[in-house]
Amino acid sequence: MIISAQHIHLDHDNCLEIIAVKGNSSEVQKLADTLKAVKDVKHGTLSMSTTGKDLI
Ligand code: NI
Repeated sequence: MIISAQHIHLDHDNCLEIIAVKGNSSEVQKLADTLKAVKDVKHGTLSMSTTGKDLI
C-alpha cells in the first residue's frame, strides 16, 4: 500500500520520513499507528484524503 517514501536528514540525529500510501482508510490508520509505535519514532501524524469514489 506504500506508494512512495521520502527520507530527509533534519540534523545529525533526526530524520523526517514522508510516506504516501493508498488504500482502505482503516488499513491506512492501522499502518500509521504501527509506524508511530516503532521504537525511536518520536512523532507521527497522519493526513488522509479521498477521491470520493467509494463514498455513499
Ligand atoms: Ni536518515
